[in-house]
Parts: sequence; C-alpha cells; structure tokens
Amino acid sequence: MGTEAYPTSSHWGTYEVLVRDGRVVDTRPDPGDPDPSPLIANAPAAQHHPTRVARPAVRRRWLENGPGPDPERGAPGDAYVEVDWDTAAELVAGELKRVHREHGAEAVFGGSYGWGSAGRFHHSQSQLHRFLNTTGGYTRSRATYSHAAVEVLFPHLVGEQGAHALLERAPTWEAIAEHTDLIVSFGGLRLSNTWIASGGRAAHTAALGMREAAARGLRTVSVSPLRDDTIEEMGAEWLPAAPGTDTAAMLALINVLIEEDLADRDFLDRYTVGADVVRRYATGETDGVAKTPEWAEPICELPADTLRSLARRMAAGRTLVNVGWSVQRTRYGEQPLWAGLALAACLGQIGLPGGGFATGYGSMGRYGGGATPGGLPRFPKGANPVDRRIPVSHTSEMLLRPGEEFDFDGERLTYPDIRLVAWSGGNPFHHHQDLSRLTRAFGRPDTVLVVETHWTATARHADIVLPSTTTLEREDMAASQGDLRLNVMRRAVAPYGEARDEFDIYRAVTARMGLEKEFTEGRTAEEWMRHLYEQWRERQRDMFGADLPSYDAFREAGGVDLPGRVNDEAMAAFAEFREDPVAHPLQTPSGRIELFSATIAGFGYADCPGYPIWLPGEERLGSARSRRWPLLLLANQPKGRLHSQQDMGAYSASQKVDGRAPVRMHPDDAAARGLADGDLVRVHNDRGSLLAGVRVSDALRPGVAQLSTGAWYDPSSTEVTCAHGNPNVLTDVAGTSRLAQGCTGQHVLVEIEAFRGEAPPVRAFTPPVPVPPSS
Ligand SMILES: Nc1nc2c(c(=O)[nH]1)N[C@H]1C(S)=C(S)[C@@H](COP(=O)(O)OP(=O)(O)OC[C@H]3O[C@@H](n4cnc5c(=O)[nH]c(N)nc54)[C@H](O)[C@@H]3O)O[C@H]1N2
Ligand SMILES: Nc1nc2c(c(=O)[nH]1)N[C@H]1C(S)=C(S)[C@@H](COP(=O)(O)OP(=O)(O)OC[C@H]3O[C@@H](n4cnc5c(=O)[nH]c(N)nc54)[C@H](O)[C@@H]3O)O[C@H]1N2
Ligand SMILES: [Mo]
Repeated sequence: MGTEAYPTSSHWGTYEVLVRDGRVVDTRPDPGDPDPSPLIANAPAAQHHPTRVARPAVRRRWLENGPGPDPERGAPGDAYVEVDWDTAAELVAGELKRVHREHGAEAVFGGSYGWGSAGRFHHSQSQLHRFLNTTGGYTRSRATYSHAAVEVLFPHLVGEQGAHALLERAPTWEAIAEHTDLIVSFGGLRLSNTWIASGGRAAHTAALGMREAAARGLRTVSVSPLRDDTIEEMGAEWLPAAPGTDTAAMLALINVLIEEDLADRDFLDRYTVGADVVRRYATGETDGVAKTPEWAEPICELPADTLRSLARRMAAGRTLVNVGWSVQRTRYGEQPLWAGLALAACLGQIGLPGGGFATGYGSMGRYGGGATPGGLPRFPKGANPVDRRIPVSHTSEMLLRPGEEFDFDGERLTYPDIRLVAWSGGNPFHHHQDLSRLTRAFGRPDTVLVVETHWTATARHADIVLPSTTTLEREDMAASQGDLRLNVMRRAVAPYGEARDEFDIYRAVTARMGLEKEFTEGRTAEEWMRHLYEQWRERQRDMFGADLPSYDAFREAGGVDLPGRVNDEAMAAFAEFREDPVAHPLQTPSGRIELFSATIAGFGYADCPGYPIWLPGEERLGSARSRRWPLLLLANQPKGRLHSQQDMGAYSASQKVDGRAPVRMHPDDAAARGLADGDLVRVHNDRGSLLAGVRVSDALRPGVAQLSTGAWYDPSSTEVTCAHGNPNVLTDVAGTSRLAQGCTGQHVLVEIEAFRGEAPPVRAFTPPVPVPPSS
C-alpha cells in the first residue's frame, strides 16, 4: 500500500497527515489555509512516541496500600503495574463510589483544566465533566489560566455581554486596515501565538491581516520586552517597557490627555462613571503624586517624551488600545486591563469601528479573524449537582489547605477537602506554578486519576492512568470561533496499544455503576456526532435560514461552510451602546462603563480597589526581591508547540539547545555572567532550579530573559528541580489579586549562571517501564 492522506484538525490548524503502513510519516498543510503553522510538523513523532500510554496502568504503591495520601506520589522511579480494561474500570468505579460514600461528591476535584485536543465530540473536558456529572458531580474550577482577570474583572466594568463581546467579537484585521490609524499594543502582537486557536483553526489569517493593514497605513506601537513580538513588515515602533509596569505607562498617557485637554469629556460624561475618580488619581489630587510621564519614566524605563508624544498621537486619529493577555498573567494583572479601558475611554473611541479597547490581538489566532455567531455543535455536559468551585490557579492551594477560607470576586470561599483528583486533557505539571509545591499538593488526596495520551509529568503523578486515543485515531469534526468552515476529522491510524476513546472509557465505568444509559443516552459515538450535527444544522436554519447538507453529505464532502459569519457588526463591540446608551445600556450597575466600580470598591480589596491604580509587584525589576534575583524571566508561550503538547515533535525539538529548553538573554546580561550562545546554564531562585541552553539575542530588553513554557517537566535529577527547562519550577502561586485570583506565571525573578560539571540527562521522554505486581 502507498501513502494515504487524512484530513485532521488541531488547535494549531487544519491539515492532513500522511499515513504509510499504519504510521503517520508526514504532514501536509490544508490547501484552504493561506498561511499554515509550522507546528503541524510535530505530529508524526508525537503520534508514535514511546511515551504514548499503551495500557491502563496503576501505581504499585496504590495497588498495594490502597487509596490514601502518599507523599511519594510522583517520585522519580515510581513503579506502575499494567492492568486490563475491566480491572481499570472496576478500580475507577469502586474508588468513585467509595469517595462519594465516605466524603460526598464535592471531594472529587474535576476542574481538569487544559487544552486537550480539537474535535467537537471527543473533547476531554466535556467527556470527563459529563461523566462526573452523571455520577454525582464534582468540585470545579472557574475561569482560565489564559485570561482570568479579563473574565472576572470585565463583567464588573462593561457587563457580562460587554465582556463576552470583547472576548468573542473582536474587529477583523480587515476592519482595522480600513479604519484604524494607530494600534498601541501592550504585550506585542506575537505572531507565533496566532497560530493557535482553540478548536482548530482552518485558516490562518493574522499575518496576512497585519501585513495588509500595515501596507494600508496602520501604524503600530508595541509595548513589550521583546522586539520580535511584532512581525517586521508591520514596521512597529518598539517601546521596551520594564515588564509589569504597563499600568504606570497607561496612567501617564491618561495624565497627558487630561492635562493637555485631549481627553474626550463628552464621551466620559455620557458613557462612563468614575472618570473623575480616575482624573483625580492621574493628576495627583488623590495622593499628591501626579502620574506624569516624568513620574512613569523611572518605573517603566521609557523616556517621558516618548510617552507624551504617544499620548498626543493617540488622540490625533483612530486608535485601538490592545492589552495582550500576558500583561494580566502577572501580579495585579487586573490593573493594566482597567487602566487600558480607562485610556481608551479618555480617547472617546469605544464603539467606533477600528477604535477603542481590545484584548487578545496577538494572543490567539481568532482575534481579528471574525466571529461565528451561530455557534458550533456542542456535546452536552449535563448539570453539576455540586456547587463548589475554586479559581483555576488555586489547585495546589486547594489540596494543601482544605477548610481554609480565601477571597474570590467578592465572595469568601472555603477550600474543599479533596479525596479524588480526576484529570483529562490537561497537564498541571506543565501549566501550574511552583511545581515542587504542586508535587506536595498531589501527595494529599487519596487517589489521582489521569486520562492521557502520553506519559506526561501529570500522568506520572497519578495512581490510575488510562490511555486515551489521539485525534488521529478517531472520527470527529472541528472548527474554531470565527472560522469559515466546520471540518471533518478522519481516523488516520489504529489506536496505539490498547488506547480507547474517552467516551468508551467513561461508558465502561458508568456501566459498572448502573449509569451507562444516563451517560450515553443510548447513543454510540457515531450516533452522538450525527445528533450534535443535526441539532446544530437545525439551529443554523432557524437563525439564518441556511439549508446545510445532512450529516452524511457533510462527512462525504469533508466539511461545511459556516453560515452567518459576521465581520461588520463585530467591528465595534459597543456600537449600539454608543449610539444610544439609554436604549442599550451595558449590564453594569450604572448601565455605563465603570471606570470606578462601587461593587469592586465595596469588596475592600487593597490589591484591587475600585479604580485602576499603580501597584508595583514583587516579581519585577527594581523590587526589593530583585536585589537577590536580578533577572526578570518571561515565561511566555512557546513558539515551537502548544504548551507542553508534542514537545518531542520535530519543530519543537528544532528549537532546543542540546535537547533542553532555550533561554534567551540580552548580550549584556550574558556577558556580565561570562555566558555565550549555546552554553548550558542553571536558572534558579528560592523556589527551584532548572537547566537550559543560552540563546543570546538583542531582541530582548536588558534585564529580561525569556524561557517559554512547555518543556516537559523532568524532576529526575538530584542537582536541579527540572533537568529539561520547565520555567514553572520557578514561578509563584500567588493570584493576580483577591478579585480574579488569576495565574501570575508570566513573570518571575531569577539568577542565571553557567552549569559546570556533568549535566544530568533529560529523562522526561523516557516513560516508566511497567513492573509486575509484587504478588
Ligand atoms: N509560567 C507560566 N505558566 C503558564 C502560562 C504562562 O504564561 N506562564 N500560561 C498558562 C496558560 S494561558 C495555559 S492555557 C496553560 C496550558 O496548560 P495545559 O492546557 O494544561 O497544557 P497542554 O500542554 O495543552 O495540556 C494538554 C494535555 O492534554 C493531553 N491531550 C491531548 N489530546 C488528548 C486527548 O485526546 N485525550 C486526553 N485525555 N488528553 C489529551 C496532552 O497530552 C497534554 O498533556 O498553561 C498556563 N501556564
Ligand atoms: N505557539 C503557541 N501559541 C499559543 C500558545 C502556545 O502554547 N504556543 N498558547 C495559547 C494560549 S492558551 C494563550 S492563553 C495565548 C496567550 O497569549 P499571550 O498571553 O499574549 O502570550 P505570551 O506569549 O505569554 O505573551 C506575549 C508577549 O507579551 C510580552 N510581555 C510579557 N510580559 C509583559 C508585560 O508585563 N508587559 C508587556 N507590555 N508585555 C509583556 C512578552 O514579550 C510575550 O512575548 O497564546 C496562545 N497561543
Ligand atoms: Mo491559555
């Protein structure tokens, strides 16, 4: 047999895999994708890698000792015993029943944060949550690592629908090209981030859109520690502000707009509340400190003149203020969002095409790519009878501090006492902060269940590991928000080892609990997909009068064009409100944009008061802590892969330095430490240490180093916390503030030095060898 091509979709794009003799040998971009992402090259190695989980496996200590806290959970060399599927399903059903009986359903943590894979039906979180809901419910997590501060803060400032519009209906790049004179982006417009869109982008259009907009006269100002956070063709002006100081820069811009009478007073009067509170703070009436460009200069390390002239330019034409998500993934991350909104409000262009405020450009492919108003087929998760939740970034705190209280968005919540952790489609030992602390936390529950395709570090901290198929081993359909097309995903190869689809895994467990019918509703996977598609097709008919092909015709054709795609209405998120704020008020207490929020002020949080203020974080250049740990490490998103996924793939591997994560350093910082390109270094602070390979680059501002996330965590060495270079051994679990409690992993202070002596090998990609049960 020759080579066959199968269409598939992933978060990094729609593409084809080429299969020969049952193996994925290569990939080919989808002909419909004008600018495919290089990440597709990771798929072949990842699909057949020895780290694939071949059979259900159970930790020997758990098998021998039974469920219970175990500080040894995840210790290097932990032994696993392979079991058959019947035994595995029996163990899971039995343990779930025991925990429900002895501790109640809230003792099950099913937050299971993570990106999993694309595909509308075989979606890890949806499948797991439906399973857990069917069996009695679980403690859940709220908001995302990506942009918790956006999700929690903005409903207070612009209402639920306004917040939704900001996240789901950003103006297209075409609209920006047509209307916008200047985009000022805090957090850059990092092209590699736009390769990704949750659900599987069919057409990558960000680079084309940015180029076209620049060619038509768009000017770009990129506030970012990295020069290469914008593509060269944009000809962006680079303002290398010190990380974590955007709020100070924004306040200085506001100060100039006010002092030079450039602020749009009519807009502020008509559409906002609290403009006067912001004015008094920015001009110094409140605290005697005028937030002038001269005030901001030493904080941001940007010349005062640059800020002053930028404020004038912003007022002189149609300006879009974009705040990237990285900027809020830091301590006090609510502030730059709120200050950015206040800055846009002062410019008075919110609701005008191509102007106002945005968040997400350069953070993900769908921003600027349009919206999909008719929605997509969706697998119903059912209702969760348990009403217990934690902010998503509090996994380790929850496990370590049961019964303790904490603040979250105006509520006083209590950490539940978790006995069973169930995770699928996420990798907390990649994504969470302070991984040594997370290891201690994972020692606390009685049982950890992980459903995974690969032996990730998270699987290696589990008692029961169940092998999931990959997308290439099952039929599905995919699209991302804003896409033009819903695509068929084809099963390209047979399941690896004894891997099963998650739907089948949970069906087997619910069958043992007498709940199979509730879980499946009597449908097979194939029948579910048909049902979801037909339901969705019906909805498209109702909404747009669209006559879409039947399920069989859709599968036959390989996809279907999505109806009702909006570009024009989406150009201005607050257009109706702007037109008539009385007839179309925002869903805020005042009906307006809340530059001062009485609700938030009423919470009494010093770390997030009622209006945007400058709060200096500790993980920041110039802080007291920086005297001991002088370099600010940016743990941003990796160019070579999505998070930790397919880290063994060809494109990801091509960016490593002798098989370890690359850490980029400014030439001055490298020279001051006697380091050269390619050197092996130890990056460390008081939380941990890691090994990485130096890449010297003048695209960074001095004082800043960059080590992107996602190198598989490797705790196998006694000399360092991670031998492979996962920056989360260094980061802190502190939340953004008591309001959003978002992830603050983007910034961490470190020192970097040459590593001498014999370097421990990277063992992250060496899976555990199954052992026989000890009789
Ligand atoms: N320091 C620092 N840390 C960060 C960030 C940061 O900026 N700095 N960013 C944060 C952000 S924004 C995010 S979104 C998180 C991302 O964190 P995660 O979403 O947890 O990271 P992924 O590597 O995408 O994890 C997905 C997992 O799903 C598995 N998987 C893939 N397909 C399937 C499947 O079909 N079935 C099952 N069961 N599993 C599957 C993969 O093997 C992988 O282990 O990281 C966060 N962590
Ligand atoms: N290739 C690839 N793309 C991805 C992902 C991936 O893993 N790989 N992950 C996806 C996910 S889940 C998410 S949530 C998004 C995240 O999207 P973002 O949060 O926007 O992405 P980051 O790469 O973390 O940060 C973007 C840039 O912000 C700059 N920056 C960092 N701190 C500061 C600061 O304090 N001030 C300013 N002005 N700039 C700062 C850094 O130079 C960094 O390169 O990316 C998505 N896209
Ligand atoms: Mo994210």
